[in-house]
This record gives sequence, structure tokens and C-alpha cells, in this order.
Amino acid sequence: MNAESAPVAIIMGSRSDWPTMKAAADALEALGVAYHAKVVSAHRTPDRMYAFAKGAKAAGYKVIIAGAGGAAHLPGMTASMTELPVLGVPVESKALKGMDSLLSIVQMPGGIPVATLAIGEAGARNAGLLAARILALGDADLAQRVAEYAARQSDMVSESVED
Ligand code: RP5
Repeated sequence: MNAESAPVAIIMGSRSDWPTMKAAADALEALGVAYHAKVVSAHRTPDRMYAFAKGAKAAGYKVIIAGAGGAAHLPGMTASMTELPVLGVPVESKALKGMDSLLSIVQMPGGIPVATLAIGEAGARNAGLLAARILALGDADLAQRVAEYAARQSDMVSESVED
């Protein structure tokens, strides 16, 4: 969603992360929350990461979702350079199935918080939903949409074990 300004930034270490991180974008779209999605790599584009993180608040973002795989330093490095809440999504890696990504993101030193989600698409989707819940604290209309989303989800779960 390329609105001119958006409250959520979805950043990721590589274009190869997008199929996973799209689940965050889809959740935000379902709730009518604008976002910008971009590739910002801690290792391959460190200057871009620095500029993004340092400028994120002034750019109007309220929440940052950061996804990365392997030696997943992007969420933590971003969190070290902004006061905005950072939600980290461990992208599933080929070699270690995302355990490397998870541990890289979750084991932050005290003082630099990153809220770490589950590995892969479920984590990305939940990051989108969590970002919306954070924004909903100051937005009654969005809070209503978040509640309706949860209710719709419950309605879709049949109690029956057969069709
Ligand atoms: C990380 O390395 C990215 O976040 C990605 O998950 C992983 C592999 O990147 P590519 O080699 O596919 O670009 O930095």
C-alpha cells in the first residue's frame, strides 16, 4: 500500500523475504492500515539501514516491522537507532529452518527491545496484527476493525470435526 505517509514500515533484509513478509502486509490491508514495504539490509545496505532507522520517526512511522533470515541483525540494529517499537519476524532460512533467524532476533541485550514473533508466515501475519493493535490504542475506528477481524476469525472455526 503506497500511501504517501503510512504509520507502519515493513522492512526486510532481502527481496527473497517478501513472500513471507507479505503476510504482514496482507494483515494490515485487511485492517485498513497503510504501510510502506522496502528492502533494507543490515549487511548489504548498512547505510540505507542507518538512514531509515534514524529517519523513521520523522518520516511519520509509528511501528516498524522488520523481517530477516539467517544472521538476522536487521530488527535489532534498527531498534538500536529508533525509539519506535520494532516487531521482529524471523524468516525461515534454508540451512537452519529459521532457528538461526529466531535466535538472532530474540536474544537482544537488555535495553534495546525487539518484540520477536514466530518463524515464518505466521509470525509475519501476527506482526501485522500486532502493529494494528498498537495503533488501535489511539484510534477507536481501528480498534473496532481489529475486534471485528477477531470475531470473523472465530466465526470461521467450526466446532464440528467434519464438513
Ligand atoms: C538475510 O539473508 C535476508 O533477510 C534473507 O532472509 C537472507 C538471504 O538473503 P538472499 O541471499 O536471499 O538475498 O539478510
